[in-house]
Amino acid sequence: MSDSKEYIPPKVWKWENQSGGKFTNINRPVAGATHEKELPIGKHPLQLYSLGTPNGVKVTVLLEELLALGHEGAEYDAFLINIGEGDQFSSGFVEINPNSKIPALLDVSTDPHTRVFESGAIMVYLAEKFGEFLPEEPSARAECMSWLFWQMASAPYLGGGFGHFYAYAPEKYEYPINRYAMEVKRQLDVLDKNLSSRKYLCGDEYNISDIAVQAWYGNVVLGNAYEAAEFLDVTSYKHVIRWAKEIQERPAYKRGSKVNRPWGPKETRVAERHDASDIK
Ligand SMILES: N[C@@H](CCC(=O)N[C@@H](CS)C(=O)NCC(=O)O)C(=O)O
Repeated sequence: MSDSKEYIPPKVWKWENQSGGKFTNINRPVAGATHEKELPIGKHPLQLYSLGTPNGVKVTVLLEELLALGHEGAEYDAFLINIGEGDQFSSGFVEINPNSKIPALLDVSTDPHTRVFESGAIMVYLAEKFGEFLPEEPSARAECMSWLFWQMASAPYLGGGFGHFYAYAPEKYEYPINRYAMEVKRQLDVLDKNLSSRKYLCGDEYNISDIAVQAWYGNVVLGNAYEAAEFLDVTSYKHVIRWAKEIQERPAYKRGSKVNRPWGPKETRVAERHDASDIK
């Protein structure tokens, strides 16, 4: 390790001397609302409060897949939660997600309304509600749940670990970048070995685990995350690339991955979705 400055932790950590890395201004060591504000409610059965990050896109891609199959009950309003502005700390948002992170879903077609937070839980809720993209047979279901939970448990090493230190930290530190690059490459190899003998993560059928893993690892091998494709030598994961390219071509994937994205070229921005025609 080449860093010369050694940090000597104080006896008790205090909320001060924040490092200035990206997202420093929204990080807090306490939970709960910072301000009173109700969430808007649209006209559809499902109300999504989100942002087009990998965790948000998992849900909008699944919703578009359900709509593509003709499930009218999957019609949704997708409201923008600008996490850079602290929207996730409004009283209305905290009511449906006490963890203050996107995505959060409110199903207003149930009485009482059903709130769901954590992208994996939202995917399972929707898959069960509509009987799609989650096998019913116990062994096949277990395999699907295994890959879904794998994604939920693994991605914090990719995003919070590798992505943070490689792309967002105020300086490049060798120790954490090495540690997380090692782990992310191991994870990519896990996927590559699995996909060397399977069309999709669980076999022949596309399911919610593919949608979840694509949002994170698919985007890494397609060169859409952290500008790290060369650093991670993603071309060596050829089975993951084959799988990711195929999913990328699905019409529902193309639609869902545009939702709640207030950035990028103006003609492709879909900050909010309240109608199918909002997605060009
Ligand atoms: N495990 C959660 C993670 C959600 C998450 O980390 N969301 C980020 C954006 S991708 C967020 O809302 N960050 C805002 C904050 O940390 O204040 C999930 O999968 O839903």
